[in-house]
Amino acid sequence: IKGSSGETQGIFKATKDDYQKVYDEIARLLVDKDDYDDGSYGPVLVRLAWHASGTYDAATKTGGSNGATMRFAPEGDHGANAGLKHARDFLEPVKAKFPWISYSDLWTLAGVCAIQEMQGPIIPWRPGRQDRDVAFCTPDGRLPDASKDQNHIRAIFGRMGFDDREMVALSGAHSLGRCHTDRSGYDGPWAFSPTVMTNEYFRLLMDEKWGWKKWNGPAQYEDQSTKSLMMLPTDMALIKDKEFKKHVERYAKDSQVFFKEFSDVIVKLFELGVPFESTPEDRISFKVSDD
Ligand code: ZEM
Repeated sequence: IKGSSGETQGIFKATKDDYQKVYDEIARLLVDKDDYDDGSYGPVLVRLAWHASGTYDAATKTGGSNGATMRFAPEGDHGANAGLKHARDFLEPVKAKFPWISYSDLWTLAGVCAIQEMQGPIIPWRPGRQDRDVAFCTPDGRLPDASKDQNHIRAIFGRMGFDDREMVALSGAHSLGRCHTDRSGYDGPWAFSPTVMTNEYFRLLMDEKWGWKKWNGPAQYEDQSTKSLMMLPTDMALIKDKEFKKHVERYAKDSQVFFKEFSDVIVKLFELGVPFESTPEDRISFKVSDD
């Protein structure tokens, strides 16, 4: 029997402790399965939660993290979602162990867990997402295209309901992870420690000299001193645009300010389009694992 809030099965009603158990299991698997990419599935889990949420369209109230419709081919096969099967497959054993949680709650909770376990800020989270069928898949083209400029960033994130400051804060997630030639076509990490959440992305944007990478792949930037880091055209747009750059400077200077504003905006991102019966006060702050 499925209850109305997604996480009731028969007489079982999940409590905060039950969600912490799911968090702990994901955190355990992050440590256990370290033979992936730069040693962690954390970044790709954050990207899964973001792509599940970032399809939201405020005008039609469609898309968003409610539904987990990326499970189905039309959406899972969108070019922007290439490689996210690694994240979805990573979470299958967690879903098997806690079958009462919806995929859509699980994916956003995993994003929260990954950020916190990679030393990022606490991201308050609440359940209430319900999985939906293939008919709810969003059309292709709702996620950002890295080859574009500031107008595109404002069009895409404006559609979700974010302002300039929030767009820049969200972009700080690119201190995590890397680009893969077999997924997006781009190559390399943004920062020197891609499995630790920091404000390094903003410091590098401000401090490094960036030039076009000379290669046969899509146009991307590389740092001139080590040629081991990258920026997408959309990343560089954050310092080319004066209004965006103000916030890049603030976050480069003060990592606490970045963490606070990043936490607030990612809470908002992960809740887009969710028909909660709960209130913001019901959000759970998960306990980070001891190492
Ligand atoms: Zn990303 N992102 N992103 N992003 N992203 C990639 C990787 C990651 C854009 C984008 O095109 C790309 C946000 C915003 C934007 C993460 C989180 C968030 C990649 C590389 C591309 C091309 C994919 C690959 O090849 O594997 C664009 C154009 C964005 C806005 C303009 C926001 C917002 C994010 C979270 C809040 C993360 C964590 C990764 C690293 C994934 C990994 O597998 O390492």
